[in-house]
Amino acid sequence: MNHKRVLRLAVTVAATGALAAGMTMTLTSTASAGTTLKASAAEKGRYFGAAVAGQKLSDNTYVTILNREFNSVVPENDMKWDATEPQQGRFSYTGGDRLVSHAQANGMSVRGHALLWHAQQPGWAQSMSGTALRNAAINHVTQVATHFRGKIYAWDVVNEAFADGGSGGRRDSNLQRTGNDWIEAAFRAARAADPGAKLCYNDYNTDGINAKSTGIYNMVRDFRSRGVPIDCVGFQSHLGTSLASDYQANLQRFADLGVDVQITELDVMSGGNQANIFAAVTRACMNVSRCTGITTWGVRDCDSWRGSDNALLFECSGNKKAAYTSVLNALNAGPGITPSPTTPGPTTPGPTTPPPTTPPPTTPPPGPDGCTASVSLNSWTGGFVASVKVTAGSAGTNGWNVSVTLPGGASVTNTWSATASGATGTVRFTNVNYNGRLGAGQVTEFGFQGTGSAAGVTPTCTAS
Ligand code: G2I
Repeated sequence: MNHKRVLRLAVTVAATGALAAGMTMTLTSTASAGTTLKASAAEKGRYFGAAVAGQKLSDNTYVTILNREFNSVVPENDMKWDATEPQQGRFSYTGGDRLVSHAQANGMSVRGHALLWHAQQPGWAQSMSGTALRNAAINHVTQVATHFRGKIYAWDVVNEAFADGGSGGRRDSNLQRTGNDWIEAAFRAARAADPGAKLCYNDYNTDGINAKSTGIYNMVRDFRSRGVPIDCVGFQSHLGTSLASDYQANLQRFADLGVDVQITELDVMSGGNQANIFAAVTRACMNVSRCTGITTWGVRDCDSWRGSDNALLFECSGNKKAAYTSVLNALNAGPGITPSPTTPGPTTPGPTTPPPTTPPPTTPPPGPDGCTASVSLNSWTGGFVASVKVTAGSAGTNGWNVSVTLPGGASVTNTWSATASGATGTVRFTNVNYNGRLGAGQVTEFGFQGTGSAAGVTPTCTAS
Protein backbone atom coordinates (compact mmCIF):
# COMPACT_ATOMS: atom_id res chain seq x y z
CA MET A 1 0.00 0.00 0.00
CA ASN A 2 1.24 3.44 -0.86
CA HIS A 3 2.24 4.78 2.55
CA LYS A 4 3.01 8.29 1.29
CA ARG A 5 -0.38 8.55 -0.36
CA VAL A 6 -2.14 7.73 2.89
CA LEU A 7 -0.04 10.34 4.69
CA ARG A 8 -0.84 12.96 2.06
CA LEU A 9 -4.51 12.17 2.27
CA ALA A 10 -4.38 12.57 6.03
CA VAL A 11 -2.60 15.93 5.71
CA THR A 12 -5.17 17.12 3.17
CA VAL A 13 -8.08 16.08 5.37
CA ALA A 14 -6.50 17.74 8.40
CA ALA A 15 -5.81 20.91 6.42
CA THR A 16 -9.35 20.99 5.07
CA GLY A 17 -10.73 20.56 8.58
CA ALA A 18 -8.52 23.38 9.82
CA LEU A 19 -9.64 25.61 6.97
CA ALA A 20 -13.29 24.91 7.70
CA ALA A 21 -12.68 25.78 11.33
CA GLY A 22 -10.95 29.02 10.29
CA MET A 23 -7.60 27.90 11.66
CA THR A 24 -5.35 28.75 8.72
CA MET A 25 -3.27 31.19 10.76
CA THR A 26 -2.42 28.55 13.35
CA LEU A 27 -1.49 26.09 10.65
CA THR A 28 0.73 28.62 8.91
CA SER A 29 2.54 29.79 11.98
CA THR A 30 3.10 26.24 13.25
CA ALA A 31 4.62 25.33 9.91
CA SER A 32 7.15 28.15 10.15
CA ALA A 33 8.27 27.99 13.78
CA GLY A 34 11.78 26.65 13.30
CA THR A 35 13.80 25.75 16.36
CA THR A 36 17.28 26.25 14.93
CA LEU A 37 18.77 29.20 13.08
CA LYS A 38 19.23 27.19 9.89
CA ALA A 39 15.74 25.67 9.89
CA SER A 40 14.10 29.03 10.55
CA ALA A 41 16.17 30.77 7.88
CA ALA A 42 15.56 27.96 5.37
CA GLU A 43 11.82 28.17 5.95
CA LYS A 44 12.08 31.76 4.78
CA GLY A 45 14.25 30.85 1.77
CA ARG A 46 17.47 32.11 3.38
CA TYR A 47 20.67 30.62 4.79
CA PHE A 48 22.21 31.20 8.21
CA GLY A 49 25.98 30.91 8.24
CA ALA A 50 29.09 31.19 10.39
CA ALA A 51 32.71 32.04 9.72
CA VAL A 52 34.72 28.94 10.56
CA ALA A 53 38.33 28.64 11.59
CA GLY A 54 39.65 25.29 10.34
CA GLN A 55 41.46 24.41 13.55
CA LYS A 56 38.19 24.62 15.51
CA LEU A 57 36.72 21.65 13.62
CA SER A 58 38.33 19.39 16.21
CA ASP A 59 36.48 21.11 19.09
CA ASN A 60 33.37 19.07 19.92
CA THR A 61 31.30 21.84 21.47
CA TYR A 62 32.06 24.07 18.50
CA VAL A 63 31.22 21.47 15.86
CA THR A 64 28.02 20.43 17.63
CA ILE A 65 26.71 24.00 17.47
CA LEU A 66 27.97 24.54 13.94
CA ASN A 67 26.23 21.44 12.58
CA ARG A 68 23.03 21.97 14.52
CA GLU A 69 22.47 25.67 13.84
CA PHE A 70 24.19 26.69 10.60
CA ASN A 71 23.70 25.72 6.96
CA SER A 72 26.39 27.91 5.42
CA VAL A 73 30.06 28.39 6.23
CA VAL A 74 32.71 30.96 5.33
CA PRO A 75 36.37 30.24 5.89
CA GLU A 76 37.50 32.90 8.37
CA ASN A 77 41.04 32.83 6.93
CA ASP A 78 41.59 29.64 4.91
CA MET A 79 40.71 30.97 1.43
CA LYS A 80 42.56 34.28 1.71
CA TRP A 81 45.47 35.10 -0.57
CA ASP A 82 48.20 34.43 2.02
CA ALA A 83 46.67 31.03 2.78
CA THR A 84 46.01 29.86 -0.78
CA GLU A 85 49.12 31.16 -2.61
CA PRO A 86 51.86 31.46 0.00
CA GLN A 87 54.51 31.51 -2.74
CA GLN A 88 53.80 32.90 -6.17
CA GLY A 89 52.30 30.20 -8.40
CA ARG A 90 52.31 27.60 -5.59
CA PHE A 91 48.78 27.05 -4.43
CA SER A 92 47.74 25.48 -1.17
CA TYR A 93 44.13 24.42 -0.74
CA THR A 94 44.34 22.14 2.30
CA GLY A 95 42.45 24.44 4.69
CA GLY A 96 39.83 25.50 2.14
CA ASP A 97 39.24 21.95 0.95
CA ARG A 98 38.78 20.73 4.52
CA LEU A 99 36.09 23.30 5.10
CA VAL A 100 34.34 22.52 1.80
CA SER A 101 34.33 18.80 2.74
CA HIS A 102 32.82 19.57 6.12
CA ALA A 103 30.17 21.73 4.47
CA GLN A 104 29.31 19.13 1.84
CA ALA A 105 29.12 16.32 4.39
CA ASN A 106 26.68 18.38 6.44
CA GLY A 107 24.48 19.90 3.76
CA MET A 108 25.93 23.40 4.11
CA SER A 109 26.69 25.88 1.34
CA VAL A 110 30.00 27.76 1.23
CA ARG A 111 30.70 31.48 0.84
CA GLY A 112 34.20 31.99 -0.48
CA HIS A 113 36.19 34.75 1.26
CA ALA A 114 38.08 36.55 -0.25
CA LEU A 115 39.82 36.48 -3.63
CA LEU A 116 41.42 39.95 -3.49
CA TRP A 117 41.99 42.19 -0.47
CA HIS A 118 44.61 44.74 0.48
CA ALA A 119 45.20 42.87 3.76
CA GLN A 120 46.46 39.32 4.37
CA GLN A 121 48.39 39.30 1.12
CA PRO A 122 51.36 36.95 0.99
CA GLY A 123 54.71 38.71 1.39
CA TRP A 124 55.63 38.27 -2.26
CA ALA A 125 52.49 40.12 -3.41
CA GLN A 126 52.90 42.89 -0.85
CA SER A 127 56.19 43.83 -2.45
CA MET A 128 54.85 43.82 -6.02
CA SER A 129 53.33 46.65 -8.03
CA GLY A 130 52.12 47.68 -11.46
CA THR A 131 51.53 45.21 -14.27
CA ALA A 132 53.32 42.39 -12.47
CA LEU A 133 50.96 42.72 -9.49
CA ARG A 134 47.88 43.09 -11.71
CA ASN A 135 48.77 39.91 -13.60
CA ALA A 136 49.55 38.04 -10.39
CA ALA A 137 46.24 39.16 -8.86
CA ILE A 138 44.14 38.12 -11.84
CA ASN A 139 45.97 34.80 -12.03
CA HIS A 140 45.21 34.31 -8.34
CA VAL A 141 41.49 34.94 -8.91
CA THR A 142 41.44 32.54 -11.86
CA GLN A 143 43.33 29.72 -10.14
CA VAL A 144 41.46 29.83 -6.85
CA ALA A 145 37.99 30.25 -8.36
CA THR A 146 38.76 27.40 -10.77
CA HIS A 147 39.94 25.11 -7.99
CA PHE A 148 36.70 25.60 -6.06
CA ARG A 149 34.46 25.79 -9.13
CA GLY A 150 30.96 24.45 -8.50
CA LYS A 151 31.46 24.32 -4.72
CA ILE A 152 30.95 27.98 -3.84
CA TYR A 153 27.55 29.62 -3.46
CA ALA A 154 29.00 33.14 -3.50
CA TRP A 155 32.53 34.58 -3.64
CA ASP A 156 33.70 37.77 -2.02
CA VAL A 157 35.66 38.64 -5.16
CA VAL A 158 36.93 41.92 -3.76
CA ASN A 159 36.96 42.85 -0.08
CA GLU A 160 37.18 46.30 1.53
CA ALA A 161 38.35 48.37 -1.44
CA PHE A 162 36.67 51.63 -0.35
CA ALA A 163 38.09 54.24 2.01
CA ASP A 164 36.60 55.05 5.40
CA GLY A 165 35.56 58.61 6.13
CA GLY A 166 33.73 61.04 3.94
CA SER A 167 35.46 60.72 0.58
CA GLY A 168 33.32 57.93 -0.83
CA GLY A 169 36.35 56.96 -2.89
CA ARG A 170 38.66 54.00 -3.16
CA ARG A 171 41.11 52.99 -0.46
CA ASP A 172 44.74 53.41 -1.41
CA SER A 173 46.49 50.05 -1.79
CA ASN A 174 48.99 48.30 -4.01
CA LEU A 175 46.02 46.84 -5.92
CA GLN A 176 44.35 50.23 -6.36
CA ARG A 177 47.62 51.63 -7.71
CA THR A 178 47.52 49.10 -10.56
CA GLY A 179 44.58 51.12 -11.98
CA ASN A 180 40.98 51.85 -11.04
CA ASP A 181 39.72 48.98 -13.21
CA TRP A 182 41.31 46.30 -11.01
CA ILE A 183 37.96 45.50 -9.39
CA GLU A 184 36.09 44.89 -12.62
CA ALA A 185 39.00 42.88 -13.99
CA ALA A 186 38.76 40.66 -10.91
CA PHE A 187 35.00 40.16 -11.33
CA ARG A 188 35.37 39.25 -15.00
CA ALA A 189 38.11 36.72 -14.20
CA ALA A 190 36.02 35.19 -11.42
CA ARG A 191 32.97 34.82 -13.69
CA ALA A 192 35.05 33.08 -16.35
CA ALA A 193 36.54 30.70 -13.80
CA ASP A 194 33.34 29.79 -11.90
CA PRO A 195 30.22 30.78 -13.82
CA GLY A 196 27.94 29.21 -11.22
CA ALA A 197 29.08 31.25 -8.21
CA LYS A 198 27.42 34.51 -7.26
CA LEU A 199 30.05 37.22 -7.30
CA CYS A 200 30.00 39.73 -4.43
CA TYR A 201 31.69 42.92 -3.35
CA ASN A 202 32.10 42.94 0.48
CA ASP A 203 32.84 45.79 2.90
CA TYR A 204 32.37 47.21 6.44
CA ASN A 205 31.17 50.57 7.80
CA THR A 206 28.38 50.31 5.26
CA ASP A 207 25.65 49.95 7.88
CA GLY A 208 23.42 52.73 6.60
CA ILE A 209 23.37 55.36 3.89
CA ASN A 210 26.73 57.11 4.27
CA ALA A 211 29.57 58.35 2.07
CA LYS A 212 31.28 54.96 1.94
CA SER A 213 28.17 52.92 1.15
CA THR A 214 27.19 55.52 -1.46
CA GLY A 215 30.60 55.20 -3.14
CA ILE A 216 30.04 51.44 -3.33
CA TYR A 217 26.47 51.93 -4.51
CA ASN A 218 27.71 54.09 -7.38
CA MET A 219 30.28 51.47 -8.36
CA VAL A 220 27.66 48.69 -8.37
CA ARG A 221 25.27 50.82 -10.42
CA ASP A 222 28.06 51.52 -12.90
CA PHE A 223 29.00 47.81 -13.08
CA ARG A 224 25.39 46.80 -13.69
CA SER A 225 24.98 49.40 -16.44
CA ARG A 226 28.16 48.27 -18.22
CA GLY A 227 27.61 44.51 -17.83
CA VAL A 228 30.47 43.92 -15.38
CA PRO A 229 29.45 40.63 -13.71
CA ILE A 230 28.45 41.47 -10.13
CA ASP A 231 25.62 39.57 -8.42
CA CYS A 232 25.70 40.58 -4.78
CA VAL A 233 26.98 42.96 -2.14
CA GLY A 234 28.08 41.83 1.32
CA PHE A 235 27.49 44.07 4.34
CA GLN A 236 29.93 42.91 7.00
CA SER A 237 28.05 44.53 9.88
CA HIS A 238 30.67 44.55 12.64
CA LEU A 239 28.48 46.56 14.98
CA GLY A 240 28.78 48.56 18.18
CA THR A 241 26.05 49.59 20.62
CA SER A 242 23.61 51.15 18.14
CA LEU A 243 22.32 50.55 14.64
CA ALA A 244 21.77 53.19 11.95
CA SER A 245 18.06 53.82 11.46
CA ASP A 246 18.47 53.50 7.69
CA TYR A 247 20.22 50.10 7.84
CA GLN A 248 17.35 48.37 6.02
CA ALA A 249 16.86 51.24 3.56
CA ASN A 250 20.51 50.94 2.61
CA LEU A 251 20.17 47.20 1.89
CA GLN A 252 17.05 47.94 -0.14
CA ARG A 253 18.66 50.58 -2.36
CA PHE A 254 21.35 48.06 -3.35
CA ALA A 255 18.73 45.35 -3.94
CA ASP A 256 16.91 47.81 -6.19
CA LEU A 257 19.99 47.84 -8.43
CA GLY A 258 19.27 44.17 -9.18
CA VAL A 259 21.88 42.53 -6.93
CA ASP A 260 21.39 40.21 -3.96
CA VAL A 261 22.50 41.48 -0.60
CA GLN A 262 23.85 39.45 2.31
CA ILE A 263 24.86 40.18 5.89
CA THR A 264 28.32 38.67 5.80
CA GLU A 265 30.27 39.13 9.06
CA LEU A 266 27.72 40.03 11.69
CA ASP A 267 28.91 40.56 15.26
CA VAL A 268 27.67 43.07 17.85
CA MET A 269 29.21 44.61 20.97
CA SER A 270 27.82 42.97 24.10
CA GLY A 271 25.75 44.98 26.56
CA GLY A 272 22.14 45.93 26.98
CA ASN A 273 21.44 46.46 23.31
CA GLN A 274 23.08 43.37 21.84
CA ALA A 275 19.98 41.21 21.46
CA ASN A 276 17.98 44.13 20.04
CA ILE A 277 20.61 44.99 17.46
CA PHE A 278 20.97 41.37 16.36
CA ALA A 279 17.18 41.20 15.98
CA ALA A 280 16.99 44.50 14.08
CA VAL A 281 19.63 43.34 11.59
CA THR A 282 17.80 40.03 11.12
CA ARG A 283 14.49 41.81 10.59
CA ALA A 284 16.08 44.15 8.06
CA CYS A 285 17.35 41.18 6.06
CA MET A 286 13.97 39.44 6.23
CA ASN A 287 12.24 42.59 5.02
CA VAL A 288 14.42 42.84 1.92
CA SER A 289 13.42 40.08 -0.45
CA ARG A 290 16.87 40.05 -2.11
CA CYS A 291 18.65 39.58 1.23
CA THR A 292 19.54 35.91 0.82
CA GLY A 293 21.29 35.14 4.09
CA ILE A 294 23.10 36.14 7.26
CA THR A 295 26.54 35.03 8.45
CA THR A 296 27.89 35.64 11.95
CA TRP A 297 31.67 36.10 12.11
CA GLY A 298 32.34 33.03 14.25
CA VAL A 299 30.25 30.67 16.38
CA ARG A 300 30.84 31.37 20.11
CA ASP A 301 32.06 34.51 21.89
CA CYS A 302 35.44 32.90 22.48
CA ASP A 303 35.86 32.11 18.76
CA SER A 304 35.48 35.76 17.77
CA TRP A 305 38.24 38.07 16.53
CA ARG A 306 36.59 40.65 18.85
CA GLY A 307 37.72 38.86 22.00
CA SER A 308 36.23 40.45 25.11
CA ASP A 309 33.39 42.13 23.16
CA ASN A 310 31.49 38.83 23.52
CA ALA A 311 30.00 39.70 20.16
CA LEU A 312 28.31 36.46 19.03
CA LEU A 313 25.22 34.30 19.70
CA PHE A 314 26.67 31.51 21.86
CA GLU A 315 28.63 31.46 25.10
CA CYS A 316 31.89 29.59 25.11
CA SER A 317 30.22 26.72 26.98
CA GLY A 318 27.84 26.36 24.04
CA ASN A 319 24.85 27.95 25.81
CA LYS A 320 22.54 30.09 23.71
CA LYS A 321 22.56 33.80 24.58
CA ALA A 322 19.57 36.17 24.66
CA ALA A 323 20.77 37.43 21.28
CA TYR A 324 20.32 33.90 19.89
CA THR A 325 16.66 33.84 20.90
CA SER A 326 16.06 37.31 19.49
CA VAL A 327 17.54 36.27 16.13
CA LEU A 328 15.54 33.03 16.05
CA ASN A 329 12.31 34.91 16.81
CA ALA A 330 13.05 37.49 14.13
CA LEU A 331 13.68 34.72 11.58
CA ASN A 332 10.43 32.98 12.51
CA ALA A 333 8.46 36.22 12.35
CA GLY A 334 9.91 37.38 9.05
CA PRO A 335 8.29 37.11 5.65
CA GLY A 336 9.44 34.37 3.29
CA ILE A 337 11.37 35.26 0.17
CA THR A 338 8.47 34.55 -2.19
CA PRO A 339 4.90 35.48 -1.35
CA SER A 340 2.46 32.59 -1.13
CA PRO A 341 0.94 31.93 -4.56
CA THR A 342 -2.43 31.17 -2.99
CA THR A 343 -3.59 34.75 -2.36
CA PRO A 344 -7.38 34.64 -2.25
CA GLY A 345 -9.14 36.34 -5.14
CA PRO A 346 -11.97 38.89 -4.87
CA THR A 347 -15.04 37.64 -3.06
CA THR A 348 -17.55 38.85 -5.68
CA PRO A 349 -17.43 37.29 -9.15
CA GLY A 350 -16.85 39.56 -12.13
CA PRO A 351 -20.26 40.38 -13.62
CA THR A 352 -19.82 39.53 -17.29
CA THR A 353 -16.57 37.62 -17.71
CA PRO A 354 -17.32 34.15 -19.10
CA PRO A 355 -15.35 31.23 -17.70
CA PRO A 356 -12.12 30.72 -19.61
CA THR A 357 -12.38 28.29 -22.51
CA THR A 358 -8.63 28.13 -23.22
CA PRO A 359 -6.69 25.05 -22.12
CA PRO A 360 -4.87 25.33 -18.78
CA PRO A 361 -1.43 26.99 -18.94
CA THR A 362 1.52 24.69 -19.59
CA THR A 363 2.99 25.36 -16.12
CA PRO A 364 0.03 25.06 -13.75
CA PRO A 365 0.38 26.39 -10.22
CA PRO A 366 1.65 23.76 -7.80
CA GLY A 367 -0.98 21.14 -6.98
CA PRO A 368 -2.35 20.55 -3.50
CA ASP A 369 0.30 18.06 -2.49
CA GLY A 370 3.05 18.45 -5.02
CA CYS A 371 6.01 20.59 -5.88
CA THR A 372 7.47 22.11 -9.03
CA ALA A 373 11.06 22.57 -10.12
CA SER A 374 12.72 24.84 -12.64
CA VAL A 375 16.32 24.91 -13.73
CA SER A 376 18.63 27.68 -14.87
CA LEU A 377 21.86 26.72 -16.59
CA ASN A 378 25.25 28.34 -16.86
CA SER A 379 27.05 26.46 -19.62
CA TRP A 380 30.47 26.60 -21.16
CA THR A 381 32.20 24.31 -23.66
CA GLY A 382 32.37 20.91 -21.98
CA GLY A 383 30.60 21.79 -18.74
CA PHE A 384 27.73 23.41 -16.92
CA VAL A 385 26.38 24.51 -13.56
CA ALA A 386 22.66 24.01 -12.99
CA SER A 387 20.71 25.94 -10.33
CA VAL A 388 17.38 24.33 -9.52
CA LYS A 389 14.51 26.09 -7.78
CA VAL A 390 12.04 23.86 -5.92
CA THR A 391 8.64 25.35 -5.08
CA ALA A 392 6.30 23.59 -2.68
CA GLY A 393 2.63 23.15 -3.55
CA SER A 394 -0.13 24.40 -1.32
CA ALA A 395 0.24 21.53 1.18
CA GLY A 396 3.96 22.16 1.70
CA THR A 397 6.50 19.32 1.73
CA ASN A 398 8.18 17.10 4.26
CA GLY A 399 10.76 16.20 1.64
CA TRP A 400 11.22 16.30 -2.13
CA ASN A 401 12.91 14.58 -5.05
CA VAL A 402 13.83 16.18 -8.33
CA SER A 403 14.68 14.02 -11.34
CA VAL A 404 16.46 15.17 -14.45
CA THR A 405 17.36 13.12 -17.49
CA LEU A 406 20.70 14.24 -18.87
CA PRO A 407 21.59 13.98 -22.54
CA GLY A 408 24.10 11.28 -23.51
CA GLY A 409 27.68 12.19 -22.61
CA ALA A 410 26.66 14.49 -19.73
CA SER A 411 27.57 13.58 -16.19
CA VAL A 412 27.05 15.14 -12.73
CA THR A 413 30.33 15.73 -10.92
CA ASN A 414 29.25 17.73 -7.88
CA THR A 415 26.03 18.61 -6.05
CA TRP A 416 25.21 21.10 -3.30
CA SER A 417 22.18 21.47 -1.01
CA ALA A 418 20.84 18.10 -2.24
CA THR A 419 22.02 14.48 -2.52
CA ALA A 420 22.35 12.97 -5.98
CA SER A 421 21.74 9.37 -6.85
CA GLY A 422 23.29 8.44 -10.16
CA ALA A 423 25.49 10.66 -12.31
CA THR A 424 24.40 9.96 -15.89
CA GLY A 425 21.06 9.39 -17.59
CA THR A 426 18.23 9.96 -15.11
CA VAL A 427 19.68 11.47 -11.94
CA ARG A 428 17.56 11.86 -8.81
CA PHE A 429 18.27 14.65 -6.33
CA THR A 430 16.86 14.41 -2.80
CA ASN A 431 16.62 17.22 -0.25
CA VAL A 432 19.22 17.42 2.53
CA ASN A 433 18.16 17.61 6.18
CA TYR A 434 17.56 21.35 6.36
CA ASN A 435 15.67 22.07 3.12
CA GLY A 436 13.16 19.23 2.80
CA ARG A 437 10.44 20.82 4.88
CA LEU A 438 8.85 23.68 2.95
CA GLY A 439 5.74 25.65 3.74
CA ALA A 440 3.06 26.21 1.11
CA GLY A 441 4.53 28.04 -1.87
CA GLN A 442 7.98 28.23 -0.32
CA VAL A 443 11.06 27.99 -2.46
CA THR A 444 14.45 26.42 -1.92
CA GLU A 445 17.37 26.02 -4.27
CA PHE A 446 20.01 23.39 -4.91
CA GLY A 447 22.59 23.00 -7.61
CA PHE A 448 24.82 20.63 -9.45
CA GLN A 449 27.80 20.86 -11.72
CA GLY A 450 28.60 18.52 -14.58
CA THR A 451 30.63 17.75 -17.63
CA GLY A 452 29.14 17.68 -21.13
CA SER A 453 25.96 19.56 -21.93
CA ALA A 454 22.69 19.74 -20.00
CA ALA A 455 20.91 21.85 -22.61
CA GLY A 456 17.16 21.32 -22.57
CA VAL A 457 16.89 19.31 -19.33
CA THR A 458 13.44 19.44 -17.71
CA PRO A 459 13.28 18.71 -13.98
CA THR A 460 10.31 16.91 -12.41
CA CYS A 461 9.56 17.32 -8.74
CA THR A 462 7.90 14.85 -6.35
CA ALA A 463 6.94 15.80 -2.81
CA SER A 464 6.62 13.57 0.22
O1 G2I B 1 38.97 41.79 10.91
C1 G2I B 1 37.74 41.17 10.93
C2 G2I B 1 37.29 40.81 9.54
C3 G2I B 1 37.03 42.08 8.73
N1 G2I B 1 36.54 41.75 7.41
C4 G2I B 1 37.33 40.81 6.66
C5 G2I B 1 37.64 39.56 7.45
O2 G2I B 1 38.48 38.72 6.73
C6 G2I B 1 38.26 39.90 8.79
O3 G2I B 1 38.53 38.67 9.47
C7 G2I B 1 39.66 38.64 10.28
C8 G2I B 1 39.74 37.28 10.95
O4 G2I B 1 38.63 37.10 11.77
C9 G2I B 1 41.01 37.19 11.80
O5 G2I B 1 41.19 35.84 12.26
O6 G2I B 1 40.81 38.89 9.53
C10 G2I B 1 41.97 38.97 10.35
C11 G2I B 1 43.16 39.38 9.51
O7 G2I B 1 43.03 40.67 9.07
C12 G2I B 1 42.23 37.61 10.99
O8 G2I B 1 43.33 37.68 11.87
C13 G2I B 1 44.42 36.93 11.54
C14 G2I B 1 45.59 37.43 12.36
O9 G2I B 1 45.81 38.79 12.03
C15 G2I B 1 46.80 36.64 12.02
O10 G2I B 1 47.87 37.05 12.83
C16 G2I B 1 46.54 35.15 12.18
O11 G2I B 1 47.63 34.41 11.73
O12 G2I B 1 44.20 35.56 11.80
C17 G2I B 1 45.29 34.79 11.38
C18 G2I B 1 44.92 33.31 11.50
O13 G2I B 1 44.56 33.00 12.83
